[in-house]
Amino acid sequence: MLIRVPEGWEIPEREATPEAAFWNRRQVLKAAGLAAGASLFGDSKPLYPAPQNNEFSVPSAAVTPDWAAGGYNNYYEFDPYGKETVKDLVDKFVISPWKIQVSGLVKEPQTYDLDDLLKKIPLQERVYRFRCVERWAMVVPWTGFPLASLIKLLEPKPSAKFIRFVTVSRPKEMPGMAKAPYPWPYFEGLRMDEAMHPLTMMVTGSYGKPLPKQNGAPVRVIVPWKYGYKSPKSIAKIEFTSGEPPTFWNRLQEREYGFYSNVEPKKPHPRWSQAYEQLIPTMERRPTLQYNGYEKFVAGLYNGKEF
Ligand SMILES: Nc1nc2c(c(=O)[nH]1)N[C@H]1C(S)=C(S)[C@@H](COP(=O)(O)O)O[C@H]1N2
Ligand SMILES: [Mo]
Repeated sequence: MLIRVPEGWEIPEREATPEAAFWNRRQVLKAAGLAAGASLFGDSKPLYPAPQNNEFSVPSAAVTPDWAAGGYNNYYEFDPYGKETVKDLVDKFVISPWKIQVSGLVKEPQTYDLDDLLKKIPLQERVYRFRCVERWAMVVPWTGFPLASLIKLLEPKPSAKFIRFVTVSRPKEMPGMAKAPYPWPYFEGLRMDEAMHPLTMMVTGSYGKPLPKQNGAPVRVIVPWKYGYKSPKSIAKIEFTSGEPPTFWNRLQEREYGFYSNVEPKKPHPRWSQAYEQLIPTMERRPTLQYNGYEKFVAGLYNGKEF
């Protein structure tokens, strides 16, 4: 092979590559008049698995097996009395197409299509600890996007101090709704700074795949430093409010379930200790951590009195 030392005026090899091959995917799509993420062939790029973001990783146990996270669920709309039963009761639940109605203190109240939103906001995967107030816990690779990205797109007014979430209400598809006299549909809320915190996610997938229905498909909230009931499933409505919105479990048992519900090992539930937790599926015990291990990220949001 003949090796020739290039003359100073010769362009580097990289820049001599034919343009189309040198351009990255985004530039090619842009030149073709398509949005990044779309395909030249009209179908869309697969959403899963999404790139992993390790920015918020904290020490935790091994990732919970997917069959355990998808087989032990609190989802009262399907079964108010069982957890292992939920996965077998979701078949009739229709999750596509999916609309989210946005109202309240926002620039333009309107209804969004979830697929359209997913074209505008890229997905990422994050491994989070998850802690139910009942003491069971797990570690799950969720796929989704920061709730803050969605809020910026929705443009709430400065007077919006809280965000309220309402779960879909489909008694014909959700057999648990008729089985317990609860104030359906499920409703939750966050203070705006909690909602805007980069840890707070809108989740559409887990374990590198679309979210199983029993875990809240097609879209749920995940707030990893709070007890699990602060992470509502199958979100149909988002409302921006000036005052603290009422929440489902607070409405049912005010004394046991506060608005903030930050994980706090030193504050026992009125009926049980919160000092330890149990990892599904083995139910192995480990100590509960303040803010579920996310103290360094979120302690600054609070004055220490919120629980
Ligand atoms: N709509 C709705 N969201 C919900 C619930 C529910 O019953 N309905 N249960 C909550 C509770 S108590 C917990 S612990 C988590 C459980 O989430 P997982 O089944 O994905 O583990 O969902 C929360 N979100
Ligand atoms: Mo829970």
